[in-house]
Amino acid sequence: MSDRAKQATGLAVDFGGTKIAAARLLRGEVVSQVQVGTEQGGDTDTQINAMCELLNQLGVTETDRIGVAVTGRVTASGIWQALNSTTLPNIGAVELSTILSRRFGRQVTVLNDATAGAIGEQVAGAGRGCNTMGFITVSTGIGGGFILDGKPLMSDSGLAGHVGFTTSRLAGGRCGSGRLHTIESIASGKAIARMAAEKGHGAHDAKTVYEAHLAGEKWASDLVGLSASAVAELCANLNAILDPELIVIGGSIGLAKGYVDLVAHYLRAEPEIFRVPVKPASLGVRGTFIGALWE
Ligand code: BMX
Repeated sequence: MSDRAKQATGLAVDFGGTKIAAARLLRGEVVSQVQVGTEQGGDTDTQINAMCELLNQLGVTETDRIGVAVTGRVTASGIWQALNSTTLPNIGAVELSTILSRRFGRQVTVLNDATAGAIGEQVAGAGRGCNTMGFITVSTGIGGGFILDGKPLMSDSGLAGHVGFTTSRLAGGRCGSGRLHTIESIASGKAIARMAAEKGHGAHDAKTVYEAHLAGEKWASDLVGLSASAVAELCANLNAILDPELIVIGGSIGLAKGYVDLVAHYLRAEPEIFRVPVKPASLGVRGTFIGALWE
């Protein structure tokens, strides 16, 4: 494991649209981990209390470093906002870094979950050795994080990296971000579940749609294929913009059996110059934890 990853010691939280996980890390390895489902409609107090409850379950010492990765944008001053308001409808502008730092009596690092995942995969995962790489999480939403010339891409407003809100030639309708025809509205776990319901398979969530796909059910394979095709289009777009060495794909859907192979399959339909190597993330949530404790 790289020296940078070995610095990842402390308590980390991965607050995603479907679940919240927290772990104690020691030199980049998970020593203990707890998790709970995300109450998507919860207000600021509910969400912050959920994070703190998990951290307290792990036990917070006087000297523990704490890093928190969240779905949503995080400004340079640590203000948290859900960009897709259908995922977290009550997270408008939360001074998350200030609140958590006060709560724990120390500076708590807060950053976007996909940015944290990109950092983790670059220092200790599938992106090791890469100077310029992309990370796409296909999960509740579609998240993006980038390492450019060895440094994570972060902007003052926290918007940089939000590839889920770029558009896809395959998409239609309006996204929870307010934009039309976004990749998140056609390729994410929430989109897959929504489209399954629209096809009369309302009892499914993204996980069971994927299982139906693996079991050979055509309606499910059509939805998974649409998602992978849209993500392949995104990878080709990113190649034209950043020309990364690699794009690492993570997330509950991204890491599902055969998904990255499907993305690679659809990428082969692009002209050679726009194809980019894609690999599954190798660390899963540990990569996000390492990124949350990155310094
Ligand atoms: C959305 C956006 C991103 C996030 C991505 C994946 C919200 C609430 N989140 O595009 O910040 O990185 O989803 O999030 O607007 P996850 O919930 O799937 O981990």
